Amino acid sequence: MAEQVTGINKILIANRGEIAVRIIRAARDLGIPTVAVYSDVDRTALHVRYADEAVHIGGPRPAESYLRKDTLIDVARRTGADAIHPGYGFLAENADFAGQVTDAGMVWIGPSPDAIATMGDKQAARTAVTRNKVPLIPGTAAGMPDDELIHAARAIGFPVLIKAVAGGGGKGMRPVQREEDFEAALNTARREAESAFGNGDVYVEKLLVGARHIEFQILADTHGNTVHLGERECSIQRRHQKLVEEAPSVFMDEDLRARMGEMAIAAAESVGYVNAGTIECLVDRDKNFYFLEMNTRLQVEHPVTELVTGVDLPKEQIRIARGRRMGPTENVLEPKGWAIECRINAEDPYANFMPSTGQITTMLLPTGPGVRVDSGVYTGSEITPYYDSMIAKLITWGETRSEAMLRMRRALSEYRIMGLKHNIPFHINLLNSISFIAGKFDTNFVEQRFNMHTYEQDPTPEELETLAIAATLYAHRKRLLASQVVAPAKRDTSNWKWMSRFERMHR
Ligand code: MV4
Repeated sequence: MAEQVTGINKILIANRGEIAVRIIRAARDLGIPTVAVYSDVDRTALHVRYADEAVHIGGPRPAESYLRKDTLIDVARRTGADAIHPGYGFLAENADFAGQVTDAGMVWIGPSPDAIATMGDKQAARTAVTRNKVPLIPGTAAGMPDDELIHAARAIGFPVLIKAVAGGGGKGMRPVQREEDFEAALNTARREAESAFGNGDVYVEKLLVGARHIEFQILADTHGNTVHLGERECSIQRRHQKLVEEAPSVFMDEDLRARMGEMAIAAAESVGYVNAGTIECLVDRDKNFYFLEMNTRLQVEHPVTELVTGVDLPKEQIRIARGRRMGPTENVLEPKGWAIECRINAEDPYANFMPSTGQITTMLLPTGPGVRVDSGVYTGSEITPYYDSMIAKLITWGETRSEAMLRMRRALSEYRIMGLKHNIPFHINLLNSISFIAGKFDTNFVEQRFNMHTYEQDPTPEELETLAIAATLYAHRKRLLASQVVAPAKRDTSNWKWMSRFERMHR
């Protein structure tokens, strides 16, 4: 039976920067013309140059332009666009806007307003996913009085984490290591929550020590098919801003991937999810995983999933919005190779990552095997303080993690941005750190262990022990070889001269 496909004849991209460029490319690969919108300061921006049409929508502040719902819908109407893609940020997770678009008879390239609203409300999201037996971090409900919270904390077991109900994104969290410290910490947490959010309500969870932030990519069509496209490792963050993402995760194994993938699909199905979405999880040292939240949009870091699965995510979003049925596909698409993404931010890593503005006087992009750059800027672009500091994403792919890391190091060394400060030196240092190379990091790594000014951060006692064992074994092997009468088959180390420690470590 011919597929009921909703016409999408022209797409308005309600966004700017690299993600607007990315969506324009996907639309073009489908032969669909595009409409860009731009603010005063984005008149010469790359997405304006690449779109088939471009319409000025207002002043530089987002509230004067990219957040103006009525203007966006009016421009879509006037240009004959019959679909809107929101990208990420701005109105991408605004249920009202999604509803206004569909009420205006246009196609919203994303999930339903209800799914956006439910997953955007922390408590409603937890209630919904629990119906499908998705695991939450062990903890209490909100609104409990102090004496009950103290009792519950004892039952959960220390260390615990006190979280402000009105908090989020890492704000309003207070770890408590011992029972004797709990009452004082509870009073402080309530007081801080009251002054920061105007709401002193808190709840208590088990503190997941050494937790990793691992997320699963979901794709769901309008015919009841939901698949996951594997995981992304997102633990390299600073102040809850992701800096480096990978697919797959070094911490994953096949069984864990299957179980977490199943959980991710169940979470999406709990709200009848359609289109692309991401299930964010925390995974503790013992590989216990817990639902954190669902992002009802395309994510910044989607390219690492694209490179290991071969799926073009914004293209699939458009096809699903057109009503296409997804082919019968394995839930777990075995990831092929390894991908790493470094977010290129106009920030000064030597000045506490302070945002940097100015004109890009010279820009040289890395290329070559396994290198991709998703950039929203070019030589001459003016970087202003009005928008997020991320100006591009550098992504590399390799057959192994080592190769992906080697290529990332090479690409970072080729990348030139003159005229403003950027965080490429941070990424170069990170790619040279023993902990990162060894895949031994968690969500606290950047803020608690990595130091921009020392080329290496201090190895943990475990790492020092690992290195000592390796050195001992290596010395023993050398003595053994030296004592042997017959020299062993000579290992071909002719090409070792170009190999760096990555490759040697991973041979
Ligand atoms: C946690 C946690 C450890 N244990 N909850 C931070 C932001 C919010 N999304 C949840 N967060 C965390 N909740 C328990 N019970 C550690 C974090 C956390 C974190 C989580 C994800 C990504 C980065 C993070 C950085 C610091 C702490």
